Amino acid sequence: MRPGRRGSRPRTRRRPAHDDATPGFVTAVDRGRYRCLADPGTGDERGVTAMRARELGRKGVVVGDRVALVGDVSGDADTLARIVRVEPRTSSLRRTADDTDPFERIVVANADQLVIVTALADPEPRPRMIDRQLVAAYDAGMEPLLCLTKADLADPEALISEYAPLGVRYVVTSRGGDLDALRAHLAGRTSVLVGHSGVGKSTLVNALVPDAERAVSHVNAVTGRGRHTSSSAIALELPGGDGWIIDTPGVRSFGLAHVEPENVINAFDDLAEGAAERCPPLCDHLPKEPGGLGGRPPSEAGQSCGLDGWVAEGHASQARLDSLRRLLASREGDAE
Ligand SMILES: Nc1nc2c(ncn2[C@@H]2O[C@H](COP(=O)(O)OP(=O)(O)O)[C@@H](O)[C@H]2O)c(=O)[nH]1
Ligand SMILES: [Mg+2]
Ligand SMILES: [Zn+2]
Repeated sequence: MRPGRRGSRPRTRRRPAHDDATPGFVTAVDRGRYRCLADPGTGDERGVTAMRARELGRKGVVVGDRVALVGDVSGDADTLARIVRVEPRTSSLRRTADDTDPFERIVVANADQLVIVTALADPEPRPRMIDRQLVAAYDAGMEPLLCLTKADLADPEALISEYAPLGVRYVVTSRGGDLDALRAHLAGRTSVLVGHSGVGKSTLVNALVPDAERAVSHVNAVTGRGRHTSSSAIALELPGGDGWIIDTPGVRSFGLAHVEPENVINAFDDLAEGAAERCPPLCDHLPKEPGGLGGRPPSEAGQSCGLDGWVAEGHASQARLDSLRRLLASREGDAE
């Protein structure tokens, strides 16, 4: 079991050190300085800049982390608190390794929704990219939401029907249109926005969080580290405290190197049930016919995936199985 997986919260009888520490929520990370919201949800919340306490050791602190703060937690100018503890995570999302960073690293913790922003045109949608983002969401324990932008330029129906078999939730936005449907999906949740350049992410963020630009420049000012690092993430509170959106500028895609197929298939109850009943251990769930999708021969033990039979008996649709296999296969190869 990996740390951070839902339900893996370690039981401990030991009372944590710093019992009287102040709870904080990490909203931005910039070269060793952590921007936190202290006492979130109490009515007394304030922005506090913190550094890591030595006792944290090598433990990473990322945007979305729930932490314990000690020292000067007033949030007054030129004060610095210390992060002494990182609470167990309910989800963790990794970015892919790329030329700026050779390691797949966790960039966001505790988010519960991944908003996959895709333009319907200009730039053209890239279904393979969408598939990979879906896999990242399922693996991270997050619910995906497709946000199809620029509906004033192209009809969303083809793309919507492509994802219909998976039951992925979606919203459609357009220039001059309202964002009510999107707001309804974001309410009360912590959502990560992802999408490549030009799809309209900044346009959405600025419409959803009217002072987003000010918030970002404020982070730069208080951490005193110049421009916010473009590869990082930043959490912005929705108006009225109705949830958080986490923007991920510079993150092109999320890492799939450690994805477990079980985490993906478990997002689909009907297929997960079939896999549990019919598949050999460690089945990759790809089709048995060489030349089929994935082109895999039967597994070495000679047993093949039981999901074809499961579908043939009418327990799940062929379109849904095909879509699941497309997702599983999207893990192979390059990010783009
Ligand atoms: N036609 C149209 N253009 C849009 C829409 N949303 C954003 N844009 C434009 O698309 C371009 C890229 O938007 P931006 O928000 O900067 O995308 P980002 O790179 O994902 O942050 C800008 O010129 C926006 O004005 C939309 O719904 N319809
Ligand atoms: Mg942008
Ligand atoms: Zn199988």
